Amino acid sequence: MVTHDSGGPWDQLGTVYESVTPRGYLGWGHSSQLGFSLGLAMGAKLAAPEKLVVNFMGDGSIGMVGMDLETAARAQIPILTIVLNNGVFGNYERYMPIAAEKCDIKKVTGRYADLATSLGVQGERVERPQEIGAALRRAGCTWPRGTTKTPHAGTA
Ligand SMILES: Cc1ncc(C[n+]2csc(CCOP(=O)(O)OP(=O)(O)O)c2C)c(N)n1
Ligand SMILES: [Mg+2]
Repeated sequence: MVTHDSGGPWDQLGTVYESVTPRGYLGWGHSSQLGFSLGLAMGAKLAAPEKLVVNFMGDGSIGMVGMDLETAARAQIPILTIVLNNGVFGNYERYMPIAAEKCDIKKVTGRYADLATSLGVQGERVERPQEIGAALRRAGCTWPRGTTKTPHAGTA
């Protein structure tokens, strides 16, 4: 079961993700609070423990709720969280031009795989697109060989 967060991940997955099984995609309507997908994924996993539950988040999103990874560890809720770490609040400076110019609010930094490890869950940092497939397999994803599309450069 796949879900995504607000921000860029929503724009990117919501337009291209193709659900191939009934209830394989968990959307959350016209709502946009950053960080929501983490708790949503945990709830989905509790409701459907037999499924692999995956949530895609931006680095801005995990900045909002990342400490809740500790909840997943403590309550033993095994989900797969994928952080699309582009180092920014994507496309957001236009809403706060003065803060962007004076305080550089667009940028976000952090090593979220290390954060995950420190909170008791397994974390892995992927830096090159060609490493994504193997990392997903290590995280428990399976798919028939030859059915994946080439990932775009720029996501990690
Ligand atoms: C709690 C909350 N605060 C602020 C916003 C406004 N907002 C919408 S998208 C966004 C930037 C998202 O950045 P990121 O999660 O890194 O995703 P990206 O667009 O970079 O892929 C912000 C700040 C929001 N939707 N929710
Ligand atoms: Mg970002």
